[in-house]
Amino acid sequence: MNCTKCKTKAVMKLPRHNAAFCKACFNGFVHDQVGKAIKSQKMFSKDERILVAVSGGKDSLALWDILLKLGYKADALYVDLGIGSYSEQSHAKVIRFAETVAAAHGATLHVHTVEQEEGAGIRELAMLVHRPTCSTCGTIKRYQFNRAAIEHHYDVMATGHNLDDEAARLLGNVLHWQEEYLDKQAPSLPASVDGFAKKVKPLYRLTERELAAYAVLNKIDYIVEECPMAKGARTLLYKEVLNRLETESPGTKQTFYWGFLEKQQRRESPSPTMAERDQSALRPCATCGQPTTAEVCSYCKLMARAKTSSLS
Ligand code: Q46
Ligand code: ZN
Repeated sequence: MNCTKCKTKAVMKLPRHNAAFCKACFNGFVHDQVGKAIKSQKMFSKDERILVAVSGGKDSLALWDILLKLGYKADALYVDLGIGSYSEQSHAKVIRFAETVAAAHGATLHVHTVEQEEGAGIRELAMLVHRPTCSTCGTIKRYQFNRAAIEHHYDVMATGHNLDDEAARLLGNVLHWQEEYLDKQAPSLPASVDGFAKKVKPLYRLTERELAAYAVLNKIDYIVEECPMAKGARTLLYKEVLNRLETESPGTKQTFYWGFLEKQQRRESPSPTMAERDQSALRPCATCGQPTTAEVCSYCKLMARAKTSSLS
């Protein structure tokens, strides 16, 4: 099998593009896809400061790597969730990348440790507030990333969500007809004047498999295991189903998600998105000053409940 572009020996087959690539041409393909995503969704420019949310996994570290190699000003934030050896290992991977590749590009890593800031890890906090761990985790991560982006004056926050993540999320939203979530499923969500950072997903044109190959070919040392809390998550089932469809008919995931994006963009007079509706009712949280639609933001409410519950 030879590279579709330069005819040397190929290392990676891409059925959905009916192509195969050698290492150099594959890296070029990955960089091109990210470049296209940034341009078509007006994500950011070379002058803007980007904060990448890194977890130690392949997607977020590959994203940081790609942005730096494409010449963007990209720093990163790692939130240590305090999930035993999973957090210890993922933290170590992030530090390693930060001290080698990122440092060579003059980029900075910020670290927030949930246990240090709130006195307990994510699992204990979830137990204290009687909520599922992943929903507690979501509230905390969203809050930490937004606060860091605003406090350190970043123009935009980037996450490593890939085509598989977005297609699985779309499938879940469609299966349950969650229209408000469908509105919010764009690869680029604008900032609000009231303090929500702009959020973008530059990897939405690349699959999980392609990103794993990129990480391996470029010797990015990442944590292979999934977060132990992800076990049994619905998204994993949706991903499995989509992978089966993709094997039978390559290109299904991209047709599904990109098709959705095209339809979304073509809507002549779009109704206000949930993000826009949210923004219209935003005000500063009475406790921490971060934007919220209520008197007190969901993060502060969660922490207050955790404190009351640990005292009782
Ligand atoms: S990190 Fe957090 Fe995920 Fe782990 S606890 Fe759940 S939400 S599974 S992306
Ligand atoms: Zn608050």
